[in-house]
Amino acid sequence: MRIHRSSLSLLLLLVAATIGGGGQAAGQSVKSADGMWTLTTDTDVLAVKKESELMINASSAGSAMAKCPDVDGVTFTIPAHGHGGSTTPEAKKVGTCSYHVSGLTPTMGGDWLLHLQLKEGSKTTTAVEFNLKAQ
Ligand SMILES: [Cu+2]
Repeated sequence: MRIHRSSLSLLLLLVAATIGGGGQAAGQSVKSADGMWTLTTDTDVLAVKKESELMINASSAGSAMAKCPDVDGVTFTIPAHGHGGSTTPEAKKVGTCSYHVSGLTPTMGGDWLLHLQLKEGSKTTTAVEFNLKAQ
């Protein structure tokens, strides 16, 4: 009986820890403008006035053999106010189908937009936009 009770409290502890830690880790999946790629971030919430970075993974909507595009440009703005953050955003491809985005510093709370221009070779092919919440 004693064993049963302690394993039950361990289980409750694990459940509480899972619920408590679940608030921050939500990512976001969006399609590129041309519908060719699904891109998923590891978070969609940023802290105000803190320089943050995030990772994006791409997968092809079509052929599994398709080569992931390179980054052609990145902007980070709050459309309701028409301004950017206080650091310069940078994005680069890492590995075959991942992107590292850094320099994301929202200056105020609200709905921010991360816009990535994508290219293949020297040709701009499509774009993708993520809605990020700064709080
Ligand atoms: Cu503003």
